[in-house]
Amino acid sequence: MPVINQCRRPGPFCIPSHLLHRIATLILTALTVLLSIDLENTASGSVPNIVLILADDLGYHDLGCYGHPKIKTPVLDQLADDGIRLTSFYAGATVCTPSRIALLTGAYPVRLGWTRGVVGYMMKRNQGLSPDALTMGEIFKSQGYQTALIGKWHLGDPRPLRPHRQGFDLAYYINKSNNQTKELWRGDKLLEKPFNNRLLTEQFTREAIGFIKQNKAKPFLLYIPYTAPHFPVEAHPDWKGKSRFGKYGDVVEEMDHRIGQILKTLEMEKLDKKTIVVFLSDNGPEPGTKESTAKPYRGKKWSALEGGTRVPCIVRFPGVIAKGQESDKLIAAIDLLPTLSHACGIDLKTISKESPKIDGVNVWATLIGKKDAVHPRNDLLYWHGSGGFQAIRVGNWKLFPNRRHAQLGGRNSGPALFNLAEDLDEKTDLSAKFPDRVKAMQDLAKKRLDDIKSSIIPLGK
Ligand SMILES: [Ca+2]
Repeated sequence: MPVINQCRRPGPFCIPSHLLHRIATLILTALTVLLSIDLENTASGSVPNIVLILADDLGYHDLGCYGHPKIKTPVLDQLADDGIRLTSFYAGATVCTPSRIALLTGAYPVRLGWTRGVVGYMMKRNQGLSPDALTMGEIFKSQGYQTALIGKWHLGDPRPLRPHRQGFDLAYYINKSNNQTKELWRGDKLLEKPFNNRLLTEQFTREAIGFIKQNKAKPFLLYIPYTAPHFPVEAHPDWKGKSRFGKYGDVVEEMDHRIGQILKTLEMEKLDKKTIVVFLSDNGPEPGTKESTAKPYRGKKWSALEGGTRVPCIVRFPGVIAKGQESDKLIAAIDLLPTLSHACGIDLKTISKESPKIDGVNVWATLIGKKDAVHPRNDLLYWHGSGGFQAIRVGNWKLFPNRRHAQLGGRNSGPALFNLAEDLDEKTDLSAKFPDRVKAMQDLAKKRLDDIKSSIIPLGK
């Protein structure tokens, strides 16, 4: 009999064996409950579904819950009320193709051979994401998930680069932006040419709803990169003139409504509580579309200023992410692959073999508001859409090693340093006041860039 159950010398520190047994049972029960809650949220048995919705060129300011005074987005506002709204969230890049590379691989796009532009503009039509890269689709598919890409691909036209060969069981898509192509595809089958730009959001939504209904018994990853509100901005006939913010408002409001139809389907199929819904934009406002803005931030699509990549992001997972949360923690689109993998019990490191190396970090603890969790991201690199690396953020500080890129006017040499906590539009250069901080941030940027240069997979063809 173990000594611990014996009370050889009764005294103040002696606990009778029957009580010890009771305490041990209680502790074990508590541990089992805690463990099962964690497993329920993170591992197999009842793994969550993922619905990942990407808007195209939607600016930071363009939703009701991000402060827009006229565009009405009740569905996304409610999604934010039911989950967490992120205010320091950064898209993967400032333009479409690298942004999608980052989202699907968890890597800075430069690691996948990207240097500038998008497929068909500054990038050749026959280039795209290498088949050697491991996509979110491939990772989830390898774990028994049904996977779908419904919307805009923009990661390569050649057959080996198409979405159904990059991990998506179902691919219903246009292969470039809606201003660059008129073709709608299912796998390798051309469905429509020309498609009707006004109807794409409706068509993508119908397809997504069909996929959910068909796969309700299995875990699924449903990636919906809408073409809205990318130019040409043309409203669906039922939304034309409906918003108080012109065509742009009509298109965003239709997208909001369509997302509502997807959420309603989840609810009707009793999947809402076991589905993580993520909404984000792929980059900041298109410079040619003056309606879209990134207020209070400066800069638009292509730019390494905040407005280029700081975008709305909302995550909902009922019962796990508490309602009505908001976080200004630094989080980036490259973090979604490791984070969602973790939430679905997928051992990303083992599966990916770190090829390409994943720059994203798992921010699940931050999203679920885990007490005492240390937020794992403290720095982030910014890339211009055609000008390469231009800035680094560390904590609330942002450094442009070359102040020309900060578009301040005036002298054009030396660095520019901003405190984003106080200086939202990056106008007050503090580099002369904090030379040590400038040096430390330059060194860190160099270290990060050297690391990226050491492992690059060329673009696919
Ligand atoms: Ca875009």
